[in-house]
Parts: sequence; C-alpha cells; structure tokens
Amino acid sequence: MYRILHTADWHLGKMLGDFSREEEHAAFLDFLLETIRTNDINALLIAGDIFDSANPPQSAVAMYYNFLSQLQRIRECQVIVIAGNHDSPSHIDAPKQLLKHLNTHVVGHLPENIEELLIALPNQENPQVIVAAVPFLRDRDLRTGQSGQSSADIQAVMTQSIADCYRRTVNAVITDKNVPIIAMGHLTVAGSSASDSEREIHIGGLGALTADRFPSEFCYVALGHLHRPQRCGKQDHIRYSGSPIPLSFSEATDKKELVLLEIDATGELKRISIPITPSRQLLVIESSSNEIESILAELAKNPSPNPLPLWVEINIINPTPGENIAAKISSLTEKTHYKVIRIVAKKTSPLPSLSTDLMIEHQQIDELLSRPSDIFDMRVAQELGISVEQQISLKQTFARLLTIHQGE
Ligand SMILES: [Mn+2]
Repeated sequence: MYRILHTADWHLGKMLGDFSREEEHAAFLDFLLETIRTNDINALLIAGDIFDSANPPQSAVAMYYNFLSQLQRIRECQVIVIAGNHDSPSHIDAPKQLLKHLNTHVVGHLPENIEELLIALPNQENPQVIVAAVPFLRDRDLRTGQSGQSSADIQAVMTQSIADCYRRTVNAVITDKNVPIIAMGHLTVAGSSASDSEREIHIGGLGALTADRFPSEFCYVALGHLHRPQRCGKQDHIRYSGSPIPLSFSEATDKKELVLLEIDATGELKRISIPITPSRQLLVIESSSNEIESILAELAKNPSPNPLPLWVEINIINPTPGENIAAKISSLTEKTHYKVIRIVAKKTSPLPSLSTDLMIEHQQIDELLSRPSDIFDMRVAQELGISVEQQISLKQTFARLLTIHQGE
C-alpha cells in the first residue's frame, strides 16, 4: 500500500487584520506531522500557496524549512510542492538542489521541458505512482496574450493552454507498467465555491477550467487555490483539499481536512478525508446594537473548546448613527476569553442614512450630489471601529483625491 496526503493553501505568514496566524499554523504543522507518522504516509502533496506573499516574513520561511526537516526525522516521506499564485516561483525554486536531500521536490516555474513536471514516487526504477506537478500557470508561462485580442479570446486561449499543458504531461509519461497518474494544480476550476480570502486567480477571472478538461488518465487531481474543501464538477477524484486553517471569517464554518489517498498493488486508489482538529475557532456574530450586550454576555459564559482563544467578527445590523459601537464593544469584552478582531456595519437597506436618518427630500439629492465631501463625511461617520484620527486622515485623503479629479 502506498499512502499519499493532499493539502494546499497554507498561506504561511498570513495575518487576519492586525493578528498573526503563526500559532494556528504551528498547531496545524504539529497535527500534520502526527498524521503522517500515525498513518505511515509515503508522500505529501502541497498544491500551492505555501506562503501568503511572494516576499514572506522570515518567520514563515523558517516554519516551512523547519517542517520539512522535522518530517524527515519522523519518517522517509517524499514531499512535492508546487507554487501557487501567492508564491514567488523563484523563491520556491531557489533551494531546489538543497531540498532534494530532504526528499522534497519543488516546482515553482513551468519548465521548458514538460517531462520535468513528472515525478515518479517513490523512485524512477520502481514507480508506485507518477505525479504531474503543474505549478500555477502565469500568462507569461503560457505566452497566450496577443495585442488586439478581446478578453473572451484571451480567456479561451488561456484555458486551452492550461488544458494542453495537462495533456502534454500525460503524453510525456513513458512506462510499460500500469502506474496510476496523479495531477497537481493551482487554479480555479469553474463551478467551485469560493470564500473571501482567495485573490482573483487570473486578472479578470481568466483561466478558469471546467473539470472535464482534465485528461481522463488522471486517477486523482490534487488542487489548490480555493480554501473550502470540495470536489469539482461533481467528480469525486478532482478535489480541492482546502486550506488547513480558516483564513478569513467567511471560512468560519468550513470543516477543514486533509485528503488521504491509498494506492494498492493493483494501482486502485481509495480516498479518505481526514478532518483537521482546529486550534482556534473563528465566529461571526450578527446583531443589532441593542442586542449585542446580551449576546456577548452569553458568549463569555461558554469557554472555547479549542486550545487557542476564540476570535470573533461582529456584524452590527443597521447601526444607530452617531453611536460609538466600537468603544461599547471594547468595554464589554475587556476581560473575556475571546477576542473581537473586526466590527463591521451591515445595512439591510442600501442607503438608510440618505433616505431616513437625514430625512433628505428628493429634490435635495441633486443639491447634495454637488457636495461630494459631505457625502463622504456621512459615509465615514457610518464606519465603525475606526478612530477619530483615522477619520480625519480618510477625509484628508478624499479631499486630495477630489482636487486631483477636479483638476483633470
Ligand atoms: Mn491561491
């Protein structure tokens, strides 16, 4: 039996507002090492976005290398890493020769020779599985953009080039044995469900592939980019493992997982989902400003079952204009076990302050529109959780912008 784990979208170095995710990442990596040890994992596939940015903080880079070296002390597990859209391909590729000594294969750029994307596991002599490790493909990798093309043309050429790339990897496989082929990729597969924390993959949403464009020779497609674990196009073998920790509050209710693939001697593949034990829960509360006090009091009574303190986002529905809700919440939550990370004003009607709060008559709107600074000031007054200094700075920036605009 050959056992593979599929994960992606670690986003090491990621912040949530002003708060570091380092403790959660460290807890996940401990969980991953333990899972690899107890399940006798032979190979780990990391499908892109190891880091949150092309220039990650040193602490995130240290975490990555420490993990790879710790893993080899636990057992001889091969690792394949592809670059995602957040990663710098050169940064991922730079330690390529060094990482070979840690059983780790990295693919940052698309190589000239497509065969270099094929990695035989555990080795070339006696392969149990062949992995086509395709990194995130940039327009310059595919050389598709021509001047004078419409965006629909560019999109069609781009998706065709991505599909061709996968086709070419399959064609490059040379083996007389019936060895299963697994693909890796970091891209949007059309019809999948996204959360807030994924940046647009190709400018203008270009390059989304449909699940049926992957060659049928792949017995599994290990995807990264979307943070919610899911299959694609109703095909169970084409999957996003999802991110191991909720990267934004929109992922607060996601059940995070690792995907375990077991390949038996006949090349048959079995897939098992391994739930990730969360180290910290994220919670979204929706409330009116009247009810928030009792909701927070209730929350304070129930300690979080997770090792790290609960983080909360509060959405205040139709806040009372002029009320300093941020100060109120901060005084209510001073000594609680949880932390309020973000306060957001949510309106159920699009322009309540224009129509009701300020009692503006229809004929006054034209007059108001001639005073954009006043509209901006009203908008700023509705924004919760920002200081007076920030309000002044925003208004000054808007005034500068207005001057530039009117100067044109
Ligand atoms: Mn991504």
